[in-house]
Amino acid sequence: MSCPRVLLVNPAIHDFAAYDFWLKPYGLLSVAGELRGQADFACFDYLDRLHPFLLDRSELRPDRWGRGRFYCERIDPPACLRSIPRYFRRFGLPRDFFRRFLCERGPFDHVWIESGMTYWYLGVAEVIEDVRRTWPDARIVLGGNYATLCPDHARDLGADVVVEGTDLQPLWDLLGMTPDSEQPALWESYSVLKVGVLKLTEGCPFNCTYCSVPQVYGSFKSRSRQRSLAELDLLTARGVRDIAFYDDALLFEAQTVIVPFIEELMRRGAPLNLHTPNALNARFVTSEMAELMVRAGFKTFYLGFESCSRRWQHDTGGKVYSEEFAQAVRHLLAAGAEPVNVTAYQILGHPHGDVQELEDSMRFVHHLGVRGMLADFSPIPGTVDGEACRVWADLDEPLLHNNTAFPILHLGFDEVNRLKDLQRRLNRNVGRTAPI
Ligand code: B12
Repeated sequence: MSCPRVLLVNPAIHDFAAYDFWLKPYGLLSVAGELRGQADFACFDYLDRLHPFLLDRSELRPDRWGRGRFYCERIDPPACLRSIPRYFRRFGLPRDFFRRFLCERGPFDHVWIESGMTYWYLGVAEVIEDVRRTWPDARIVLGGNYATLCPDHARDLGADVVVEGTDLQPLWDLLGMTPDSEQPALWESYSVLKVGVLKLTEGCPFNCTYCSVPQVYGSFKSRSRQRSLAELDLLTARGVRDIAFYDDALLFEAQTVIVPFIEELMRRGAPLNLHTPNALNARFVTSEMAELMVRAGFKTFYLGFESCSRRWQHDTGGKVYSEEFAQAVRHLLAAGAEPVNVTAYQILGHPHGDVQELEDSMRFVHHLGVRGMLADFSPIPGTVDGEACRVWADLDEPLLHNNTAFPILHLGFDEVNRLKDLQRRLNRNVGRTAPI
């Protein structure tokens, strides 16, 4: 049997805002990695900021840790988002590039499409339409977050197979192949790569009422350390300097998961900048952990604080309390983390959040001498807090899960702007004054 030709596609993003916060189609690359050597892969990543077309654009240059703006064009918003007074854009390479790529590099037997946020499905629809028009016989497989959280909606977009959740058996059945789950993600899909992703664990031991992770992954599990180390080696061999962890509970069961991994990483001695954009649980940032992380090369620390209200903390699952958060910040700063690189996420627009409490949280974080970042709430259907939002938005339309739109629908445009301004002002002097 000849090797099937498989095209991997990471779609463009249609949204009010998008920023390359170490965004990689990690699910798609991981699945492809499991068939390394068994299929002939090609990849088109609409969000690849190192594409030759973008190289001369100074506004897209990365910051010191590899983050940066995406190329974008203004477009009309879809009807259901027209009331949101912000510009709507298409982030990613122009669509013509993909159409040309399809013609020049095809035909393909299979096209696998990544899906990110549920409210990004318009980019997926665009890809399906272009593939169908150019190579109608290609089998289209859709997987990822949107396919997992909104499978019925996703099935209507016209893919042949929608892979829901983490069970990939329908895909292996379609291909008649046996995967090798010890293989790292297919990072060689990129000719130039500066930023990579690792994930040491799956799932989360907490049950936060706003999060879908417990339903999707079941109980917390560690992934194979050998696989993660092979992935680390692959990334460093390809010249990657910045690596973001996509784990939901990176520090849980630390002695058997992250500590041995970090020890191996340090033994290799590669000069890496490590990042935690998906947030750490401050409860597990002990002084030893903070020191180890700083020594190993962790540069940016995002902590999920969400709110300083004890009532809110308790009612949403009790993942972290204010005194634990404050302690974690002190440990990180004492270990040598830079205050501007320690950031607390706080939820804006949560259905049971109180604006005064949010302001108190922002000031609480500020007084600890680190940055705050408002994490605009996205209501996820099937979660307790998402379901409570049906009074403000029709969640059967995934575009209304949009995290820019929802806080505005819930709190109003002026209130959202006021809170964002306050956050900006508070962040302005972080790192210049001594923490209290
Ligand atoms: C990493 C991450 C981020 C990264 C960016 C990731 C990215 N590339 O877009 C950052 C930190 C920037 C981020 C930001 C946000 N995120 Co986020 N994030 C995640 C996280 C942890 C992983 C997403 C991911 O890359 N999954 C892919 C890989 C890593 O997952 P996997 O399990 O290995 O994949 C399996 C299957 O899905 C399948 N698969 C995956 N892809 C494919 C493709 C194909 C073809 C096939 C066949 C199979 C397949 O194969 C794997 C088999 O095991 C998820 C939670 C989670 N654990 O999924 C939340 C999650 C997606 N985020 C969420 C939220 C709420 C947000 C924010 C809104 C938070 C906030 N308020 O600021 C922002 C929004 C950013 C924006 N611009 O709009 C929600 C979803 C919201 C939604 N409506 O879709 C999630 C589900 C977490 C939650 N709270 O429930 N996020």
